[in-house]
Amino acid sequence: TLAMAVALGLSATAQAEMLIGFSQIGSESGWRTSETASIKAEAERRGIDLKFSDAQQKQENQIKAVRSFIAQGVDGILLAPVVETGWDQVLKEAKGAGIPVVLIDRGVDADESLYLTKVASDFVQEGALAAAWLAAETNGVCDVVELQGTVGSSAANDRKEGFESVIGNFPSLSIIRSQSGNFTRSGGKEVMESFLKAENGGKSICAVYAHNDDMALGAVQAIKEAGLKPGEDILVVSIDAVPDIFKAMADGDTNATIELNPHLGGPAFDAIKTAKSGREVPKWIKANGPLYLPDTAAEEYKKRSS
Ligand code: GZL
Repeated sequence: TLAMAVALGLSATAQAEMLIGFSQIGSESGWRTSETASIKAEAERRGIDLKFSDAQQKQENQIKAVRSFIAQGVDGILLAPVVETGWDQVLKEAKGAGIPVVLIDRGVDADESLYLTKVASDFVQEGALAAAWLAAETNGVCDVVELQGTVGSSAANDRKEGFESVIGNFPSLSIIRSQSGNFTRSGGKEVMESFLKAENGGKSICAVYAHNDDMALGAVQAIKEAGLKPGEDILVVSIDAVPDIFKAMADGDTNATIELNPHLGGPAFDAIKTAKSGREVPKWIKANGPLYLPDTAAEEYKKRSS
């Protein structure tokens, strides 16, 4: 009956620990989908009622989602900002409604008073680590092609900045071509194909630095189709540490990956609860992962794909 349905509905809401809106970028990469799954599982575990929105990598869809969460009067909002700019207005609206916003995974170019905290790795550090590994591997002599992430994203901007800050110390280690593959396998493959054509079949390319593993895996395909050996003729270094990159490493196709923690839900939900109890929350909650090499790839793959 209607009365029972209402009672059930009320009891369900009453049971929810919190009502949280989550505006996710999309499902462009293996890492992104594992991050989404992890955050949803964490909400479930905590009894949080999570309203999920997939923006298909469009900022206007994210802004619409945040506005609908505000209209629903949620207790908090998780926002994974696809690009760095264009958030001031909607963040001001959330602040005006007294709803804390936690940035997840990527950052924004806005006053930090407009959000509660950012739960994200330090991408500059990731780029620097990738470059340090490559400099050591090649004794600082290498012509690199770069597969950038989504144009305008903090992940792409900062990974590029970090990588360049280190190779600036090596006069013979330079980026000869750089273009966005939008964090996707197909994007990485297409751009790598164009690099190989432009660089007489790839003979003059020493390494590819991909801002994520999915683009690196696309590049591996392109290198093989050009008749070269990825991991040997052209070194491959990337970021995310998704299961498939460990398989590629174990097969000798790639050389190094840097882990990006996808389990960002816990710290985000804790931050909202902390703020609601009137306690301080740091503006940036970060935990960078280590670099992995082929020697442990097979066992890492087994661990992560079981
Ligand atoms: C970085 C994250 C990036 C991943 C990609 O934290 O935003 O977006 O490296 C994903 O796999 O597409």
